[in-house]
Amino acid sequence: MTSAPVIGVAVILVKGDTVLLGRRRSSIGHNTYALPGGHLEFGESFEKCAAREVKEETGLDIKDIQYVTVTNDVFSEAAKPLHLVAVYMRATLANPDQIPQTVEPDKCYGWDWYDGKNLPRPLFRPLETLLKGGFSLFPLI
Ligand code: IPR
Ligand code: MG
Repeated sequence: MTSAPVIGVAVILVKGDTVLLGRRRSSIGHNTYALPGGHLEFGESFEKCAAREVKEETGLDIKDIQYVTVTNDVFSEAAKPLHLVAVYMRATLANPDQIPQTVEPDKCYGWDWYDGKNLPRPLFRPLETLLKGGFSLFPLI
């Protein structure tokens, strides 16, 4: 039995030449490096979802949140197959001195800033799809 596609919002949070990524603990994409983000809630705007998910997962406050693009992936091999439409939002830190916290240690091993020219691998599938599609995180326009 299949379930309906779900919508996630992923946040491209850039600081200088680095981007914020965390290694996933969740079963979907376990051990892969992903942007902060999560499921869109009923009635929520993409901007509100981006700010909420980043706060819930990293404790960071963000600003200048703007829509970027979208990816479409199916995790058909998963025990519970998932069709994920990921909406990408770019943002900046509300205060550049903030340090990301691992607020949800059951979902993420930890957050860090990674050099955009030397991203850690493996990447979470939707992020891999984004980059394979020719999207460049740097410079982010
Ligand atoms: P939650 O809502 O648990 O953060 O979900 P997720 O991190 O598995 O959602 C993935 C959505 C992508 C686009 C970050
Ligand atoms: Mg998440």
